[in-house]
Amino acid sequence: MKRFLALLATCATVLGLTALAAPQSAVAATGCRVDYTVTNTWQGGFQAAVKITNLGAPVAGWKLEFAMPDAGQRVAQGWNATWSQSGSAVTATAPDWNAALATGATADLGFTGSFAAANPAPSAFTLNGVTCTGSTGEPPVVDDGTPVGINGQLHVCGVNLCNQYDRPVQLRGMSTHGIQWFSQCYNAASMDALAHDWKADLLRIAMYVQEDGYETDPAGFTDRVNGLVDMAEDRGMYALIDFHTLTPGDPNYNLDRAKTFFASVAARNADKANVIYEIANEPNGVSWSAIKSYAEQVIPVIRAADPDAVIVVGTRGWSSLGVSDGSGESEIINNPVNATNIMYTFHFYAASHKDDYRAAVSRAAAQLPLFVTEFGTVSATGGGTMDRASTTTWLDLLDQLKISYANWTYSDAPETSAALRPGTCEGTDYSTSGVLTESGALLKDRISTPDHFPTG
Ligand code: IDC
Repeated sequence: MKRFLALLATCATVLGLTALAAPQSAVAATGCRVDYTVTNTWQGGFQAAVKITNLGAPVAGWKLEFAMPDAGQRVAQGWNATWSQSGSAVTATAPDWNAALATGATADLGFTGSFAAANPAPSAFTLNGVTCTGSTGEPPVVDDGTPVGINGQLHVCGVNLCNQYDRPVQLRGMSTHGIQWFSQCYNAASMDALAHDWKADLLRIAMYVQEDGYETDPAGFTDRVNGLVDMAEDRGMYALIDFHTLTPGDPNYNLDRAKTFFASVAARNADKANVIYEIANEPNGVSWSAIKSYAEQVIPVIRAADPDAVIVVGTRGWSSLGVSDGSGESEIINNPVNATNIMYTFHFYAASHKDDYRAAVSRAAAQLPLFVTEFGTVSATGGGTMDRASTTTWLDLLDQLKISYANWTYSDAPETSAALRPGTCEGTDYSTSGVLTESGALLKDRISTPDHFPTG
């Protein structure tokens, strides 16, 4: 997430008082601090938390003023202060019941607002008329031409994934294989190839929970995931943290593990713009209401640490929107997860899942934000013959609908779904065409075409 931290927005003087003859050594104890955090965004709107800390002498009353970046950014409704706005100038006046601030005391206020284009942090915070001169936040993500550099912090807008310009984007990338088995495939050379040759936007990090995965070494797997998040970030790619539940199919079996894991990775990665959370790979043999209940317990854990990240929720029937269980998208539409800034998972294997699944996706995409966090060009076993025609039809559909995707797998597993030939990860060459399988060649062709991310 991109968090705007008004770090030690130190007032030139004590709140509301002119500079006293304080000796230099006491300066650190004077002034104020403002923490400004965007806690949620949606299409054209956002919610912000503003925390004032009085680092100076006690005051009997306070008034916070700041400037919106432009007059198109409006406070709609505020709390814990009396809010007003004139042009771009915003004023929040202390309520009677919280007017006094002792030294070290804080006031927590906030507001919902609307914005026209981008949504940068306000500036020029003053308290009781005194300009606070500190920085108002984390520097914006630098546009270095990479997917993360261009798009910055993502959010869900309507049924789309949107970038920092509030424009829909499609991310195209690859999934790791199980990192408990294929960690040798994820190194500087392979990540360079993925970012620079494949021009992938996205790395999905498949952390199995069972099958010798997370449950055997929570701290170790958490570290490995974080290491891969950093490798993706260093190359300007998004990182999709996949809590790869599969067997057992009821994600509630892993609820406590999920809470522990996501509390940790969300806190550690909260200030990164490149992280997306996928809370359950493929629920199966379980009802939608049980999945929804799981989601509504895990999402708040992530939000508490990383309020503005996109979260993707698995769906019934191996993330088939229920279709593989004889159900469909309407059970979600009629009973959606009670949370904002979320998307729903759809998975397919092109040789197994065809027109009826495509029809469901076409219908669902009009009403639900979808993310294809995993798909294969082969059968649902991960093996068998690649189905080029079905894969092409699928990818054309996803392109048309701007649905993001990650392909299973960027690995040299001895199975036809793998993009790299067996043995590739024992060497250092990930770039020449000789290392690619038939599936890998097709995916590299598709993923490496220009993204044309919208910036205005
Ligand atoms: C498969 C791997 C295979 C591994 C197996 C173990 O390809 O090497 O032995 O998992 O569980 C999924 C799952 C994904 C599967 C994949 C192919 O998310 O874990 O990987 N698949 O079967 N859903 C549909 C297909």
